[in-house]
Amino acid sequence: MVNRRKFIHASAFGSLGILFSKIAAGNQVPFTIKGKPVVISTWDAGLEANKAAWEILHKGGRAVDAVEKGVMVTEASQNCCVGLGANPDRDGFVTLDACIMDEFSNCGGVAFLERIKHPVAVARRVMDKTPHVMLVGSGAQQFAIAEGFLLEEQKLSEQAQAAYEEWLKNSQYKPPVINIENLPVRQAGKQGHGPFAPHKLSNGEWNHDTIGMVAMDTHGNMGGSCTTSGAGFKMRGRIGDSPIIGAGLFVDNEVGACTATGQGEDVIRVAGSHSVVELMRQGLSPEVACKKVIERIVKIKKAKAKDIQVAFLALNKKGQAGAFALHPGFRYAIKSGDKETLVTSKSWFNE
Ligand code: SD4
Repeated sequence: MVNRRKFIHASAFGSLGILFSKIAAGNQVPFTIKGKPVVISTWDAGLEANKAAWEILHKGGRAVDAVEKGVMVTEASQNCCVGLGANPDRDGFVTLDACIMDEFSNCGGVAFLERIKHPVAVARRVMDKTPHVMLVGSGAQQFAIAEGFLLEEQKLSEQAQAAYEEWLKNSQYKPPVINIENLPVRQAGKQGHGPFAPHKLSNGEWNHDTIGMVAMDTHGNMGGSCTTSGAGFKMRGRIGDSPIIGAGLFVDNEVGACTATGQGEDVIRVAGSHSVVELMRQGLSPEVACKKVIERIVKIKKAKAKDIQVAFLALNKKGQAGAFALHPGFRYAIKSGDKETLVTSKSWFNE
């Protein structure tokens, strides 16, 4: 996580060696992305996660190994939206969703998983060691324990505890609304209390959201991962897009990879990440492909699109990265060569 003042914004993306636009503290400084290996991931926490992925990528390791290790950094941190310290469901239980996919279209996912620190690592075992793609709930937990994962005690982060207590004051038991008020709230430097409410930490940094990560290794092979606690104060048993291959994540080694963040119900509705990859297959750039799927969501949701946030982040086989969000506020982290930066996505609405 980084202090907002240190954020580096960019809006133009390109192929290996193409010019990026970097705006730091009001200055626009051009720089070049060096190409593969490259790793990109959602939100501010992606900066730290990318470093762990890079440890594998720069030594010539596989993208799938890099994206697993990368997002484990976020899972291990105490935060609002990923890992065991995250926002609980309405009944006070943290339930985790994650998935992973490699260059051979092998994939694995876990959903509604409780008391396991690294759901993405369990998803990897589902991929590597079972004939299945997805395990959920107690079955996923049973499998994790059989694989040697420890059954941890749930320990909400300070922020998650505060957010849950705030939510309990009204505890409205209705379908989750992912309120984009959170984004202006964050921009205005205030605490939020919605399902994805960001919280300012004591050191002045902002807490973060779901992490989705996609990478291309030195061999040009791709991999992706996604992990989350889902919507805060969700109904018990609710599963979002993040553990679902084709929704929260999709990798096609011939074309590229995409991951999603935001209101999972609306990502699932358009088979979001798969749709982005299919549009890249037709020749669209990552940013345009992401925008087209956002446009599809806008058409479906009509006026309600104002009330939700969804963002897609994609990488194509040429090493071009791009993103597009419904609302302003989505950022992603990119690392390639000696460059490491946080990028602000373009958005459909520009309020
Ligand atoms: C979900 N897509 O469970 C996830 C949440 C998310 O940033 O991405 N938060 O719907």
